[in-house]
Amino acid sequence: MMNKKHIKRSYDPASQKMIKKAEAEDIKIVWDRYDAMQPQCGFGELGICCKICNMGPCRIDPFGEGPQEGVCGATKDTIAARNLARMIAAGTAAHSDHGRDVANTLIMAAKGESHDYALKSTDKLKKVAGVYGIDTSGKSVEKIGEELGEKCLAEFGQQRGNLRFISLAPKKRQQLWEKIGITPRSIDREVVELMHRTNMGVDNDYKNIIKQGMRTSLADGWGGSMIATELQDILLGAPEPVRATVNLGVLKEDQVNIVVHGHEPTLSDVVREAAKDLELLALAKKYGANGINLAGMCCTANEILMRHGIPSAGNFLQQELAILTGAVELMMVDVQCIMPALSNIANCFHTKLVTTSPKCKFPGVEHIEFKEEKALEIAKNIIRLGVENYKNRAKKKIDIPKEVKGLIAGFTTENAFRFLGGKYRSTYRPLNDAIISGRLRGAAGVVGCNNPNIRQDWAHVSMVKELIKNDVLVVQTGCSAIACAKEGLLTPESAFEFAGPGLREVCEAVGIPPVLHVGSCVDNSRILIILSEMVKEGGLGEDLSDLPVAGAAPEWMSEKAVAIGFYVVASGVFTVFGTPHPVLGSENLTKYITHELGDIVGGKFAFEADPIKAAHMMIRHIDLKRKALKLGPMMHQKKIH
Ligand code: BF8
Repeated sequence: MMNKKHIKRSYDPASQKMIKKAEAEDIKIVWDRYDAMQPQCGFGELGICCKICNMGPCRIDPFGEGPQEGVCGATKDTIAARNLARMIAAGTAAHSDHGRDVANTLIMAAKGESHDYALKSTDKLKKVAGVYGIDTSGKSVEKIGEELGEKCLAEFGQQRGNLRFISLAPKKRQQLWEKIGITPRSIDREVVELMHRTNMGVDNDYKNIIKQGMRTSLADGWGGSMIATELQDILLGAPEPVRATVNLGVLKEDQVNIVVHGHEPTLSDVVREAAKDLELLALAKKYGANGINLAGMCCTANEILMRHGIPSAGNFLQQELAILTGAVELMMVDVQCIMPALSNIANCFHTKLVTTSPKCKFPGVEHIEFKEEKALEIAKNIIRLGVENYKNRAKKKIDIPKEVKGLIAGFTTENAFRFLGGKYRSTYRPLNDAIISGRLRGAAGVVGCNNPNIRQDWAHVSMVKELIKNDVLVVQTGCSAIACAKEGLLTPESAFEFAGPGLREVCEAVGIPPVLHVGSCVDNSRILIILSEMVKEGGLGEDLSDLPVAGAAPEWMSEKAVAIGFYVVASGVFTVFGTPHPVLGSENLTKYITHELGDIVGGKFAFEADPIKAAHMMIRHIDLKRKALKLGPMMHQKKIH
């Protein structure tokens, strides 16, 4: 019987081909390691293993027969809540440390200490300076940029006051956060306090732990991530809708292929410049290549995709597969979502792996440290390594899948305004009106990673198709956006094939895809602002929790996804995760985050692995919100398909 493993592992035909190749060549990849790990630790999965102190590790017997408390007396509720909270802290730390680096680069560029960057979006600069209360009159762009960078940087460690970006949330939401005591005060402080509280012998009350978890997550969404997004727009330019291509087929057989992988666009943006260097192009020609082809991977791909239309070679589970094509001369990585396995895979081919961040090194892998002061020079040096490696290609090992799809990326809070409002009316009115009139049912954010515990891309694609079929406008970020782009859903044409009649009318009238790509994972902060603008526009309630919207992360794997989920829920939005958080060992905690939080913050979690069922949970929630707002029936469909 034919081996169908590759089909079970991925929905994407390009990935299937490379999975098959790995099997044929006996190269172990992420799915093999996942299988080898079965059965996975049940205590870990349920969240009831504690290794916070050296009296442990302790684990609670989930069947109620063995120990029901740790050596210190911690219950399953305390243990599971502490573990979950630490995931939020780590996710927030990752996004926010990214934001901190961007703030530093902005300051350096403004002070002229980093000549390879300029402040590209003065509109965004003035807008954000306004939020931070900076008096811009008579000041140069650089002066404003420096002041803004310093103010943002100060928010990481500030000891008094609250984060400025929360002022963009609806008043009612701000008041609710204040009332329940989860207004984020500073970024680092919330992470530190959460680590302190979950240390041995501090906070025992699972509800109180989750409360600080929510506050920390808000410091991510309305703090660190929002700083990363907004300052990147200022520094690297605000995205505009741009056509591009996606999937492993973007790699070119006759060119030097350089893949940039990770998250921080300060490097990838400059690498894009370096790849155009005439001297390097001449060198490539000398080695017989027809050019230098730059492609992205994971969220740094999304950053250069939406700003410059640089193709994306794929999402999280394709990082090893790109190397398996045998056509990647060099993969440079910065931080986050980079599998330690890459160095072994690269050793099976001629691919050179280069690390660039002092925060992310691999044993035995070449490290070329990226420094903003010499950004372009360093980027050129890295690309030169790739070009020189072209001659080491083993022609017979090259196998690039043909799959490539077109997409439109680069929607933002600001340009969505323009698109929806038309040329002369910059407003969200038409979006709100489309929802009020029942042309659109509502909107959904479908975001997050891939995970070998679910068929790659399948959950993203199935969920999004089901949502748009039922007239729900979808916004996406991260690896989820890439999954749907590979299916062709991020094009205006897809509305004709997949969207319900109301959504199709809106897409036709405005010329947008039914699925809008709004960027990388830190850009989920754009979704928070879009929702706040919808509330401000009027007619859809007074708070984010009144809106007929929902969120989902159907194939999540990272701690960052947990932080995102919590700030979305704490902002008032119902959110479905594919596989559960590691909380099921505590019935109380599970009930708290999947039910009781709804009465406290207006948002709550659900866990549902079936993407169609999950889509219908979201649709039901959207319909309930429509009912509460006393909106009429859907214009074209009375019943859900
Ligand atoms: O940064 S790259 S795997 S964590 S979704 Fe998920 Fe993908 Fe990582 Fe979010 Ni973006």
